[in-house]
Amino acid sequence: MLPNWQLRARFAAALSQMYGTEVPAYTTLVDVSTAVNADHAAAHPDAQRLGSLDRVTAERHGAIRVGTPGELADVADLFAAFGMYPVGFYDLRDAAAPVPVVSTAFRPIDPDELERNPFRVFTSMLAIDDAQFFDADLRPRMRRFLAARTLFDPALIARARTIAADGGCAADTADVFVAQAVSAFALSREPVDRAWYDELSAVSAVAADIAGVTRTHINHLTPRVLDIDGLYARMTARGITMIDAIQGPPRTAGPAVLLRQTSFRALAEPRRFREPDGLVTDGTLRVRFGEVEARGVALTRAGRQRYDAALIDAAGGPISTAIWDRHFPATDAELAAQGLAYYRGGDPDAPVVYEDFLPASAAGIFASNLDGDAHKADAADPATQYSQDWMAGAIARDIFDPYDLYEKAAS
Ligand code: OOG
Ligand code: NI
Repeated sequence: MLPNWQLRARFAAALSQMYGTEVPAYTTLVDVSTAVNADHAAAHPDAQRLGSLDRVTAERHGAIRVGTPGELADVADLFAAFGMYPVGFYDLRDAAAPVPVVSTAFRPIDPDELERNPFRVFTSMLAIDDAQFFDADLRPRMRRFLAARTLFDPALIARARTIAADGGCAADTADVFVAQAVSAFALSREPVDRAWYDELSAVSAVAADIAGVTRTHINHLTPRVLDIDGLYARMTARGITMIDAIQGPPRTAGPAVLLRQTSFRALAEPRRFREPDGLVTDGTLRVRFGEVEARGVALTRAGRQRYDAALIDAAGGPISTAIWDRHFPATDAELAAQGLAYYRGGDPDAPVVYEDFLPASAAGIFASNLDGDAHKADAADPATQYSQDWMAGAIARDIFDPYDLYEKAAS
């Protein structure tokens, strides 16, 4: 019997293998990340306080996007077989650069499970019913298009439910299950309906990516590094143009906090199109990107309020070190003493690592890899039904509160 976590490790590794063949720049990013981590750990004896070199080197997060509550429910069932559960609710419609999606992250929730393999997937659902983004003519047509597609073979989801209930599966059936799960996220070779895709693109690039095609795909797969500034410099030296800024907290002399991320646009990928006259042609789409991240200590609610205040001070730009220093003390001891960050047993040498995402950074990552997204109009009915409770109902599961999980990890 293989337990869920071993299936999760195999799933993450197999996705990584597939994504490397689909997006060659990802392989470069993984190689550079591995080198940065080894060099950083060798030069900094305390580097592994935020995670063992083994964990960090294997660590990835993925991102996927789906169109309907039913598709999201299937994702939840599939990921439960890998011991990954929904944590947090992110409403990216409210971001400075609004994106018409609501999201959660599927991840392991117990510290032991995170240590075994921390694979997580940021999962977004298109907010079709939100009249701020989509008009009354387009909404029903998007719904019809999505109702006609099947992202996940019902037999795969049934198998996933059994594996989740059993806590794992027999070793000789694991490979087939993992391979089928991975192939559900491969870039589709089915022709894209040119007119439909273009119509949606004119409204929102994210809507076209989600509802303009008949399949979903892994949108990016992100390695973790111990020194993101070093990574940025080495990638730039290799001729890869990164986005202008690292999203999240600035580089400081003090403790690493929350999450810092940066990304680069992937190249256009070959795709087939069905033209309005019915002919199938070869073309390209440029929808995926590369991303890398560094993780620090998890903030308490009080610490997070300080972070959100720093973001407001930064007025949509990067948070400067000067702004940061106005809001945060410079040592783990002070963060612990002021109740701003989580430490196991209150010991400032034992940070609890941030395992989640940041809505402003996520929206920034979405936006910086597009040529511009949806314009948000005033609408009489902004479809406020997309809340955490709504999402929990849609997938018939509790959505875990990240603070509860950090509280437990710290105790
Ligand atoms: C998800 C973007 C968010 C992150 O790391 O913040 C994200 C997407 O592009 O689908 O992955
Ligand atoms: Ni990401």
